[in-house]
Amino acid sequence: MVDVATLHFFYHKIDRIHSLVIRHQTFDICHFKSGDVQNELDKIHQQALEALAGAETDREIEDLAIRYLGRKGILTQFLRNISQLPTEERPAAGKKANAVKTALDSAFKLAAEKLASSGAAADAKIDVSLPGRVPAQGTLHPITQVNQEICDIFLSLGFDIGEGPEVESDWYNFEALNFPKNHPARDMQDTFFVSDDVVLRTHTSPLQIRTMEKQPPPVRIVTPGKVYRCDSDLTHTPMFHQVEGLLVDENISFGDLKGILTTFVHQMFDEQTSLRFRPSFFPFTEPSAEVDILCVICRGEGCRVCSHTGWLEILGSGMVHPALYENVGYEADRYTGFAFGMGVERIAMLKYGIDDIRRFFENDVRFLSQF
Ligand code: 2NM
Repeated sequence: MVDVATLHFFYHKIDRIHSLVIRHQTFDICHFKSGDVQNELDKIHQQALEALAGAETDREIEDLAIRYLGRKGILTQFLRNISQLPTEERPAAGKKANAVKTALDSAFKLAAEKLASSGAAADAKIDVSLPGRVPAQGTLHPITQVNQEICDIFLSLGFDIGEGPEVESDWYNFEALNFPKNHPARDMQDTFFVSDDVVLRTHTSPLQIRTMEKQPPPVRIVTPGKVYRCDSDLTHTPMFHQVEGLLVDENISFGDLKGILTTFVHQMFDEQTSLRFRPSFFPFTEPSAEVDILCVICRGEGCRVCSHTGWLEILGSGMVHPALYENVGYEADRYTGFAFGMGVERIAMLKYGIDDIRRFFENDVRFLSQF
């Protein structure tokens, strides 16, 4: 006795062998009994149509067409071997075989057209079990983020935002800001000249002159924007971003400057950040001071980043030079004020510990997506 499982196993094997034989069979006409041919052709026709009904893809339809109508296909073989039939049966057999061939040919074509127009060809290639693709979400550039953070702090302190041209006259970029004719900043080495008298702005201060020309005190503005200097190394690029600020009113003192800039540093970095005001010089302010914060890397111990001073310079500032008030038509003995300026790239590098400014301009998504 053979058990059911073994029987199934053999049925399965026989099925596979059978299908292999069919795939390789050459149609041998000699096996037909006389008079059998019409029946046998009908059977082939019927089998082909049944197989076609189960075909779901272009590929399956094409395989069937090859199997029945191809150069080594069943019907082609039949027609080639027709001479082996008794003479009297040949005309009818030939006619029937050709009719089946034509019928199958149009059935295959029709099925292919139907598949294409139903869109099932495309559907069949979609695996609905695959996980979906999550669309990549962009972020603001770190320089844009830091720029907005700086401006937001000054907006919260009552400043307005000012913006203006990146191509400036010598007057607004230098002369009105009290830069003497022989000042090194005017040099070809630092300034991009458009012509003798026109430059790419080297700072955003020209905008503060323009604002004071248009508007009487009190003035409270910050001016974010691109500026240009002929300079390029690990910490300098020919274009960078600045935020400058100006506050002018009656009775403004150096104490106001210290208060506003201390508040800014504490909000931008950390409430505990130590800072110092170190005497400096700028043509447009007197007195002038640079603001340092305790080195974020070594906490004042001294390291490579702070050149072993324990401090990092983050911005320049000072009381507006009276010569500027004369240039914009303000009463120089009635108003006082302070101004300051900082590089956005520099602030971002210190805040995030980035040691090469060029990272901001390479647009490597692996870098940018960390912010
Ligand atoms: C700085 C440092 C000190 C500054 C001065 C002015 C203006 F036009 F109002 F006088 N704007 N910004 C200034 C002062 C900028 O940057 C390091």
